[in-house]
Amino acid sequence: MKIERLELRLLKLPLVHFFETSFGRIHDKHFILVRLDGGGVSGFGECVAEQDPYYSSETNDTAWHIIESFVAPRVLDVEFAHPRDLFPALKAIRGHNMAKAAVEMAAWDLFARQSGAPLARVLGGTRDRIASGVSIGIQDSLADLSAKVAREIDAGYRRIKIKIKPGWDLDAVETVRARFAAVPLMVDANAAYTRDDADHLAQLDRYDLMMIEQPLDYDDIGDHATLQRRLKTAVCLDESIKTVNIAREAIAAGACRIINIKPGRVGGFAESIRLHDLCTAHGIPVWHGGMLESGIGRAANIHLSTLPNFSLPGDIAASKRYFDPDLIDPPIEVAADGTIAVPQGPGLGVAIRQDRIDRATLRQSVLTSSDIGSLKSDPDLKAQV
Ligand code: OSB
Ligand code: MG
Repeated sequence: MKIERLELRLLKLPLVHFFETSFGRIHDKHFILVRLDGGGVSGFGECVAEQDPYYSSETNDTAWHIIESFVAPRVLDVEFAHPRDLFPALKAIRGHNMAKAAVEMAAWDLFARQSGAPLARVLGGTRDRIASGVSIGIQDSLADLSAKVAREIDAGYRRIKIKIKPGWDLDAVETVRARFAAVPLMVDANAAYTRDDADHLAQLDRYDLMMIEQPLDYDDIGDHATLQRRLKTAVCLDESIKTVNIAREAIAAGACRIINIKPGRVGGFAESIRLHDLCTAHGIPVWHGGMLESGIGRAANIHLSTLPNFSLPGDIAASKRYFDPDLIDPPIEVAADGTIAVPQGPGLGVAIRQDRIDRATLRQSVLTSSDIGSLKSDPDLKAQV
């Protein structure tokens, strides 16, 4: 497989509803879409970096810079036997997993389309439907929260996740549990608490939660281990799991009993598969996280979720909760039983609406091997490749 052309676009799509986490509220989704061309076929990858460095240290601007100046010269016009070889080829670049992943995942799509196979099959997936859960942001009132949860349960979703932060936690969980005694329920704090909050967080133990996601800081394995020993409720790590090695250390330390996999956070599909397999070997169940992706990134997440250890419902919901219209047509839909069908066409298997991409584009850049020829002959870069 050879990548002949790399296109970057910065897109802006309005969200159907604002989304609020412990680090703030957003009304629009700004993200980079990568398109790779090779052998007369295109592959797409959605970058999960955001405008602000609040979920992670990356932003759209850092990802753009890293892809243009450092990733593109290492992948354009290079013969790769398999897309799993891309991530190792980017080893000289420290961090910037979201930038790397956007290109790496597009390469998997390109490879799968060239092979005429659904991405799920190329990734080693084993199911044709995945279980869907929803992530419900912080609301203006408990009544709004209760109404939203009711609507999602009616729509069939298999588990409800609510975002929490100091001041929006015990009452929010109490409100949902009082009305829905049996619903599979979990919370996500997005790193909003500290080790001093352990006694407070332990009060969540009485609500029979499936897990509490990322209660403490984004690089804090040690304190998560201490907290997990104090809680009956399982801790799930999201932000903290930036590499497979960190996951190994977190598991060994007892810092979590569950792991959320987002390919953007760990550098793409190949690293996600390694993380998935590590968790399988240690008896740690995984589920697929979400980053408010458009239908393109959402489809990628669905394909990865077909691997066997994705045994808990993920944050992969219907397009219409996020964008109307989505960048794909038909959009991703959730059946009444709370499952999503895995697209069966080649690659991502969804029909991308180029007209909608064009309308959402704020900025664009195209790189070919001739454009980066000068970069490749740069002695500084040569020394690193
Ligand atoms: O922590 O899982 C998270 C969205 C943006 C950034 C971080 C997170 C989220 C979500 C939304 O929870 C999941 C989704 O519905 O895509
Ligand atoms: Mg999370």
